[in-house]
Amino acid sequence: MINLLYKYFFLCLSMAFWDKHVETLPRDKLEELQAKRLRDTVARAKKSVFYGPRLKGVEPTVFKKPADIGSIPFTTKNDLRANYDYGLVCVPKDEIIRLHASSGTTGKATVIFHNRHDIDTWTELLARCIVMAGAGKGDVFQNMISYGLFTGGLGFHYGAERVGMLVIPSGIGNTKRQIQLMKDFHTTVYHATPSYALHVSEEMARDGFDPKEFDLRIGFVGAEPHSEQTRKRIEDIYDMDVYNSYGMSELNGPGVAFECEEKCGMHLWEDNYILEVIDPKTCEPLSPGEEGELVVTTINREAMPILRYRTGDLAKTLEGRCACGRTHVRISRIKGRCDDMMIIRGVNVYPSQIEDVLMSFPEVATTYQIHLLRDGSLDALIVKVELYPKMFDGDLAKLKKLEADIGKAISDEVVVKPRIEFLEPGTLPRAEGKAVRVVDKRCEM
Ligand code: DLL
Repeated sequence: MINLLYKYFFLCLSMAFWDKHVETLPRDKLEELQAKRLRDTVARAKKSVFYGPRLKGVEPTVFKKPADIGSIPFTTKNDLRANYDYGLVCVPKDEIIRLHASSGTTGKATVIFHNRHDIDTWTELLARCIVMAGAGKGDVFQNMISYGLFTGGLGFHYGAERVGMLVIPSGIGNTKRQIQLMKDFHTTVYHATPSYALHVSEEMARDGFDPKEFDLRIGFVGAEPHSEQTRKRIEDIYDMDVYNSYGMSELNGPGVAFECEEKCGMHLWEDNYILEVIDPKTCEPLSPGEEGELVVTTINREAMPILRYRTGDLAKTLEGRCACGRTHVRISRIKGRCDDMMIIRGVNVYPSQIEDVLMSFPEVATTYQIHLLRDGSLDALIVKVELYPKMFDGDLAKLKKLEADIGKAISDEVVVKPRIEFLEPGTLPRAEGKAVRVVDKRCEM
């Protein structure tokens, strides 16, 4: 009976809205709001050291509709680095209440500042995302992602508290303790990178737990590229629904775009962002539905607005209205970053294409790595794959067949023939933050 009530309670939560009025705003009203916020943002941005000279002579009143944004120059990561530390800030310093930084490992960090308004609107965006995926008050939420300069921890934390979930701020790592917390406090919803979600399931299995025994019903995964097959894998392992979450620190962090219960693309919150998709080579705008680089403008941020930011992420917009009733544009799964693209023997290959193939083989465990080497004058693609222990039972013919099947499926997908190496589970290094999927040693050889 209690179980039935529990299910009924969550059924009532599903298809819920956090801010129905804004989430379902008719397109013309949404665009009106975007244009007004764009004008306000341009006026505000002019106060910063960086945008002041750039926007000299640009009158905010010229922006009658969101599409007029094309006359503003792009902003790049290099602009953010060159204007480290406060170069893009346009409020008095004593109004700033938070600093975050991007998780990139090369070059100077890019720092982002927020005032109270910014933290509050970001929190509201996360609240929308959480409720949109069917979670809310009554849920126990375990936030298994880095807190600190990285935006994933605090971003979700504030949103989850706003909707009234019981939040366990467990952060990343200490996997045994994560499992214990999950068990003792009956966690129903968690947040993790997809690679950490898989890692936790391996640790559960090692400790003799079946991931399905837990009370988990929803997982939010994001912060790194992952394929549809990986989502299915996590859903099957835990027997829960998994939703994709996209964002980047320059645009706040998580809460930029998120899947609804239809799991059919991620809604990008257009009352807070203006989205463009461009050809990364020519910088020309692409038509709806064409895949290209996402360019995003923040239109509801006060301390540090960013105009036409080149995210470096590749995706496309999805056509048509979503069955959930939300009017905000949907974007596809992120294919990768423009700079993730590997050119192997002249062929363009994204790691996500290889991951999609690997995860469709049930024998393949949760971790893989792509190595690129030089073989004479040619590139060599080596895919190191962990298999489940049951595959190492001495049946070599079975392994040979699997090797051939995976090799063929990968070369059908990406045209390049890979060499496959099988490994026992736990052999490849595990990253606590974002997983390292590609090791390119071609320049060292
Ligand atoms: O990863 C923010 C975040 C935290 C998003 C938690 C979702 C969940 P950064 O560290 O600045 O911020 O990294 C941003 O990560 O430009 C993408 O290349 C990649 N990325 C983020 N989410 C996804 C996703 C956070 N769902 C960079 N799918 C972005 C694919 C993603 N890539």
